Amino acid sequence: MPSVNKKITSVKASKRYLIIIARFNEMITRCLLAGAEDVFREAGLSSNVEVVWVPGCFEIPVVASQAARSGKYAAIVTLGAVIRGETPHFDYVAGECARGVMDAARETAVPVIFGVLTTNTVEQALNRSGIKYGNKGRDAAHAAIEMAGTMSKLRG
Ligand code: INI
Repeated sequence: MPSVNKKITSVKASKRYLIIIARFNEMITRCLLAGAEDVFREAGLSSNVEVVWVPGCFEIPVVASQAARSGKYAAIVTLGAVIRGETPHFDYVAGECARGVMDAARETAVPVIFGVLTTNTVEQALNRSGIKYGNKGRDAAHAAIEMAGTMSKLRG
């Protein structure tokens, strides 16, 4: 399977990362992005990172799937905030986002990291984006770097 081998070689050589970030609840998602970018910078990987914005978390899976299939990325970080509020919309958006992210990873064997907050309130989301209980964006970037290394080792 020469085409598969070619893709894997190019990923190993470049170790590029993609961050897919939802604009919905932007005040929060920007904090997640800052956390993720800090981790990549600390790891000396800033120039290896691309960022793409999508309207909301519902749009994350289609972009994750396309990006993972491209063979360009060692890992993909998804960032977003789905806040329950008063509507059942939450369940559809959060559920489809999580499922789509996992599908993209399983179908391609490219790690797609779920850095999406799913909370009942804005306060809970803020607390997990750098205010009180760490920053989910930081955690997601750490997971991406670790998983890129793990998958690289497994591929030999
Ligand atoms: N998108 C989010 O990222 N977070 C939310 O909390 C949210 N809520 O609650 O509605 C949300 N909705 C938009 C959705 O992701 C899509 O962008 C929209 O439905 C268009 O497909």
